Amino acid sequence: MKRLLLVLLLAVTAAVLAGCAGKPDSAGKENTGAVVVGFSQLGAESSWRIANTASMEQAARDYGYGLMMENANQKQEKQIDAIRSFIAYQVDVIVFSPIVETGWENVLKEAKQAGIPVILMDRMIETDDESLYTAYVGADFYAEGRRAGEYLKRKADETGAEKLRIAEISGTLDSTPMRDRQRGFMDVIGEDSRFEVIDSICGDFLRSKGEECMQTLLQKYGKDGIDVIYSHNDSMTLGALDILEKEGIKPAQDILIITVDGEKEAVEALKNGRINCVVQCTPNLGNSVMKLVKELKEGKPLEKIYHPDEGMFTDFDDPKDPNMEGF
Ligand code: GYE
Repeated sequence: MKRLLLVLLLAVTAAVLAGCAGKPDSAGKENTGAVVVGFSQLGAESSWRIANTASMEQAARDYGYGLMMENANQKQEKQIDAIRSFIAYQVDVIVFSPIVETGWENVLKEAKQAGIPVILMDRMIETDDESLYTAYVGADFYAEGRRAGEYLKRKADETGAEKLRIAEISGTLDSTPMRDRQRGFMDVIGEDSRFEVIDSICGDFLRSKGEECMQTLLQKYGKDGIDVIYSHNDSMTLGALDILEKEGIKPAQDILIITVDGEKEAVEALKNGRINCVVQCTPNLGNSVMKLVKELKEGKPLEKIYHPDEGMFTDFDDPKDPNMEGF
């Protein structure tokens, strides 16, 4: 009799446990035992961002994970709300791409208290408490900025230019790529008297704002007052090219154009002689993120920082090189 009771008890416990393990996936279906990742994407401002979102979705499918994704349309409050909803839902891991570096400590403390690991994807946060995130997967933006500076130095060496006036079109203020692409660039060219940064205006990583910035710069300095445009992403650069060409100015010839990302349209523009330098930044981070999620679930120790390998394409390279490809 006792034995029968024990068997019955075990069977009931197993049934209850199996029921608890089920979590709905992003389509709301019951997905017994599957890992659920809550992903707060910051927006859809550029081709880079759209490719990055697609990479996360594809990788989640490949790994068989449920992906609950919220797009914040460039609003930090919406990202905070999304993270809170992932905590309430008790997802297995939170992944997010912070629009700016500051203002995350409270919500990340809540995630920590709930025991949910957080992976930062693409952008960093500013904090003294590194325990607020488990790992960071994203580019080394400082190295990207340095590459842009090194290209410009080489160009000046080869052309013998004595004075180059640079206008910077920056990404979203206080975002990691904006801060570090600027810092890396300045660390390379800042001490060299051939270079002068005459202005830095914010184009928020948007093509439409890249156009506006270019208009403003031309009004302020005229076509002969600017020698170099250093733009923090391709979307803004492509907007600026449209304006330059409308004004009869030849980009890459009349004004040197340095850009970051490496989307197809920008790499084509480099091949067609409309851009001088494309510093690469890959949006394909999904696989690396999901690999970390898997390792986390297996209880393996994680590397804190993961940077993908990146380089640059310039007008010194052979445009027929098959490696010269955009995303
Ligand atoms: O360069 C830009 C996007 O954070 C690396 O954000 C990313 C940047 C990227 O909007 O195109």
